[in-house]
Amino acid sequence: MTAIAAAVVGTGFIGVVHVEALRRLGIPVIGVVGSSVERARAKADAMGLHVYASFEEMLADPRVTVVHITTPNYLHFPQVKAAIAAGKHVVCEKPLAMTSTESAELLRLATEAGIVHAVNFNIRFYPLCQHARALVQAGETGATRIIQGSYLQDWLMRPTDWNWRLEPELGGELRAVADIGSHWLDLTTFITGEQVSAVMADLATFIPVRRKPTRPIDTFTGKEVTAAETIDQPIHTEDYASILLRFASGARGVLTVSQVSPGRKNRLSFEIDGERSSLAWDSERPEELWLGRRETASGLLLRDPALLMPAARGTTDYPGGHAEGFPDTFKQLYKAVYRAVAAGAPPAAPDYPTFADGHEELLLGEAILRSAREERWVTIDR
Ligand code: SOE
Repeated sequence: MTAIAAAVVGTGFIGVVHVEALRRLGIPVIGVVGSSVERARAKADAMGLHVYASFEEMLADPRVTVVHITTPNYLHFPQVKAAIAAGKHVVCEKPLAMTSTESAELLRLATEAGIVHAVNFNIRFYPLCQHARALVQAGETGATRIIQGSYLQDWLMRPTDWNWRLEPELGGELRAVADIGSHWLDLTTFITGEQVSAVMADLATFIPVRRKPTRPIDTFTGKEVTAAETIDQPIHTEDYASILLRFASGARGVLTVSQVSPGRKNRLSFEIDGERSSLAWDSERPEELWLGRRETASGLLLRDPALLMPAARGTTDYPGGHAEGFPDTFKQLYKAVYRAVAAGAPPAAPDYPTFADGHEELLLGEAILRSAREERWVTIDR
């Protein structure tokens, strides 16, 4: 039997997070591929990793059993397809592809090949999000009525802020919604078990022209360019979205997405109102879950394994008061994915997000874009 080992394509901000999480689990990372050998080398040297000359060379390495894809969005489809054809298990960053036609094909190919396939919706793996889901499933909140919240960031709020996600050819026609709104939609439907049936969206681009650097820069940290190193670039993807949601059960929702909200660094928040009680959580205070009630005092739960529902305890490793955060969600996600890898095939009911979940987000994203363009409600066509 071949031993389990991973390789990562993409050496940006999130590629490094994948490597660190794998190492915490003791999963060997054989090497990485970057946009160029030189750019990959700096990151790889800091992590003591081998740099492959190309993605093809990485796929040809028989020691690599799992491929993590953390490249710009337009590369996901061809790279996932090639990895499946090479017989690898695949963990892909979101969005899974650029269109729902592509994501449907990847889901079909992965299913036919019998490989383990996952999409990196890591936010599901905050222990209190798992606890919230377990509470809903246990009937604690009662039938869900309203799901509301937002995902707000400020790293693209200035005309000088730049990232490849701003270019539709590299990131897709939908930007903020695909990048961060997809996390919110995945998370809230995961917690409640609700399915979105229709959307009504309003999108806005507040910065119609940005200054694009003439050389590659890093996500979040790439602020080191001078004005002389930039050109003016018209922007057509959204900085902001407000989306009304209808769910198949009759529940209603509203989501705000923004990458231009000063002071909000990376804040996903939700409030779920059930017929009996409510739940509220915020990713900038991930150790606290608010439980809202009418007849008795509402409460704030501080994460503590002993106080979590049994179904959530497996996704937390530290005692209460010893904060777990963003990197821990990757570790917990890969624990679940690599249990399936060790078994050699996906389980009947995966406890991690799969290509089916990635495809669902592409379907929702396309409906959101169509709704905004046509200024009307759009039903999700599954
Ligand atoms: C950039 O907006 C980004 O890195 C997203 O791509 C991630 O999914 C999110 O976790 C943080 O922000």
